[in-house]
Amino acid sequence: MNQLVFATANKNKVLEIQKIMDGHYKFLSLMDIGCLEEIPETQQTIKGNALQKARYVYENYGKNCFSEDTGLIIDALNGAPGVYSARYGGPEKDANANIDKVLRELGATENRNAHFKTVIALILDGKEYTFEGIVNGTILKNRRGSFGFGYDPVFLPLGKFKSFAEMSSEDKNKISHRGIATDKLKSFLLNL
Ligand code: ITT
Repeated sequence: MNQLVFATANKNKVLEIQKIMDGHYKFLSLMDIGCLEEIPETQQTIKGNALQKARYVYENYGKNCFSEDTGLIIDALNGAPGVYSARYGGPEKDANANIDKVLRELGATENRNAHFKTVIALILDGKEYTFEGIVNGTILKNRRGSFGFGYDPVFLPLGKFKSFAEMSSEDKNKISHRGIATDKLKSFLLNL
């Protein structure tokens, strides 16, 4: 089976992507290749950060790899938290603190439109490819559900009645930013 390094420190992302890819590839984690340091994420865009993480692994470990970067973009907050989604509520990257800050900043604001955006950056033998996925929705006034991770309890996808945290991972993956971007990656890899 083909092997690819998934350049992420986030175990939830690995689990979600394994399910979507359906056993077609064997993914190696950063730990599997001995990459224990924190990979820099200092770019101003989601695509820039995804490319930066994949290039870091390719250049330092010489392995074919992909990374992904995701941001939650909230219209009434001028696009925040955006590229700062992981650390929005503080440096400890705590999901509860992140959600608390979003709810605090939005207050009673009526316009709660938002979208998640994922960019996957793939490097195969030095060639770079990117795949994007977006899901539109709104930010709820209170948390709902206990599945998923990150901002899932306050994200209601457009046209749905359940928050991401009220959906099974299968149902979330069918419509999510990461599901869409990963389907594009999957089609690309299977057509090589
Ligand atoms: P990496 O090692 O891949 O960088 P990370 O957890 O730092 O992992 P990101 O920078 O891409 O990941 O994540 C930005 C934030 O968005 C982070 O707080 C996540 O919890 C959150 N997030 C990412 N995907 C999400 C999803 O599907 N649902 C809810 N929140 C999500």
